[in-house]
Amino acid sequence: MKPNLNNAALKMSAGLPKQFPADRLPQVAFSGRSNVGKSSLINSLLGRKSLARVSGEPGKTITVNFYEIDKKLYLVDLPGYGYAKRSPEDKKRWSALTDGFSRRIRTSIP
Ligand SMILES: Nc1nc2c(ncn2[C@@H]2O[C@H](COP(=O)(O)OP(=O)(O)OP(=O)(O)O)[C@@H](O)[C@H]2O)c(=O)[nH]1
Ligand SMILES: [Mg+2]
Repeated sequence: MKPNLNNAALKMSAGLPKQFPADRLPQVAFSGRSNVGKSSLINSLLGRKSLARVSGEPGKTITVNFYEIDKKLYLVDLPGYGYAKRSPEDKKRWSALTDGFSRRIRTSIP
């Protein structure tokens, strides 16, 4: 099953865990410190300039973004960690979001 990397689209930009896609497609997630280039790497892998939004400032990605590749898998762009200049409310919201994603990984294993 070689996915056609030219057939990529943003399926869901989730601000809440309940918005994560419920289908069973495989997911490959990109996690890491803010501003290391996760979103840029996704664009580069897909040969696109600005499918995933990128910024010179850390904290650009604030939702969990599911890019569906050729109806075969998702590349998942996660908000980065370690960026301090945010309000406590924002931090709490992103923790809930990324914790929700990790919980989904743990509970989806058959
Ligand atoms: N020099 C260099 N800069 C890069 C590379 N990849 C990304 N960058 C730059 O790093 C900065 C951050 O890139 P992003 O892709 O937005 O980083 P991110 O990890 O998604 O950041 P968050 O969304 O905050 O978690 C941008 O200014 C990019 O242009 C690279 O391979 N080399
Ligand atoms: Mg990003």
